[in-house]
Amino acid sequence: MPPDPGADRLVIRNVEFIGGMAEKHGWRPDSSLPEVAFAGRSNVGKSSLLNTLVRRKSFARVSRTPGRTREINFFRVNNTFVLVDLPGYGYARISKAKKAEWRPMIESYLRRTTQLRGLVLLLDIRREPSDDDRAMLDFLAELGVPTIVALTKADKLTEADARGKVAEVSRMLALEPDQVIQFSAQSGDGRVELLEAITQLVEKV
Ligand SMILES: Nc1nc2c(ncn2[C@@H]2O[C@H](COP(=O)(O)OP(=O)(O)O)[C@@H](O)[C@H]2O)c(=O)[nH]1
Ligand SMILES: [Mg+2]
Repeated sequence: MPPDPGADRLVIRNVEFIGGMAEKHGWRPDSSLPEVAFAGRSNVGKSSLLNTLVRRKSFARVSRTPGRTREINFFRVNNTFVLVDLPGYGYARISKAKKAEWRPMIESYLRRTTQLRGLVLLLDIRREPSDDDRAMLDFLAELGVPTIVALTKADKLTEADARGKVAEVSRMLALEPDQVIQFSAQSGDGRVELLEAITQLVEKV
């Protein structure tokens, strides 16, 4: 088969860690590149999704460095856009005070950024969106941030049930069906669709 001339723009050639924002008014990169952020509750499969998307050992290493897991981490991709890895929220096993830390951090990032083109919100395909998920969606709507939902761990459902979930979630959250993408880090299902959606956000002027 001849190579698809449009597919090259979906190839991740280069990923560079630029730094982390550790507190709500803390450092953030001084960059004019468009940004695409990723958010979701802890354990939703964000690290797995990002590692599947990016396929870089260096990326995985940074994201699991102790101390970086509660930061907002910034990665320059292909010199084209900045991937913003927001801290997982709603972690039940840490204290209430620590638990609430993510909110002002994430809100501060979302209010300060001038480059954000869109956010990918991860939801577990088998679970109802939590109050934190809904609060995040409301906040994104208030700020007018284009939102894509990735339904993670899609391999846990049959193909028919997964498709049903995509329809249900897009109805429930009033999103267009193409804004809801089923994803599996285990099978790689949804990787190309998600890259396509991200590329469209980045390329949109
Ligand atoms: N079956 C399945 N399990 C997954 C998938 N993605 C993540 N997991 C599992 O879910 C748990 C949390 O994943 P992780 O990526 O660390 O979540 P994070 O806390 O959001 O970064 C781990 O046990 C993963 O192996 C997936 O696509 N399919
Ligand atoms: Mg993680």
